[in-house]
Amino acid sequence: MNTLPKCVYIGLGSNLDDPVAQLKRGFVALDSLPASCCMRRSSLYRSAPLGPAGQPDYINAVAELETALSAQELLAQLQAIEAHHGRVRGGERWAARVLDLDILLYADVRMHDAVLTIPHAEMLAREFVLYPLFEIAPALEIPGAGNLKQWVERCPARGLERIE
Ligand code: ROI
Repeated sequence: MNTLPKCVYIGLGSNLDDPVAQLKRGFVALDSLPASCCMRRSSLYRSAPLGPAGQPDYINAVAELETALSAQELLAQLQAIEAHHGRVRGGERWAARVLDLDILLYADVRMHDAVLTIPHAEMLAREFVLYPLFEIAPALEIPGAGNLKQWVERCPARGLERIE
């Protein structure tokens, strides 16, 4: 546990079992994380699946939290929420999923080890992360990668649709 709360961004995604309801439940679960407070939520977005063809579209969003949890404690909490929502890990890579919760950014931390890469390794190439993040944090600086706005401007929307 850290003493001072940190600002973190979490990406939410689902394409199974009523994805809109899954994301809403995901937001509720984030609201009740220990030592944390959910500050902002993006709208929900419908996105074309990245990965194997033949999957349903995804619903994606981003949440901003203030948390006193360490990045490792936060990861453990997010994995517990995913498991509680029926996510089974260890299946086919990039397969359809009930609820995915990714740490995108953790304050100004840059780290890479066997379990965690922060900033999230692929976030700068994913419209379904960049656009919702930009909605709630338009002036954000990405540690080691400059301002978010330039990444959004370079990233095609690929049919991303804001739904609510
Ligand atoms: N594709 C979209 N559109 N949204 C996601 O959240 C998402 N998550 C994933 C993979 C399988 C890479 N594809 C995705 O993990």
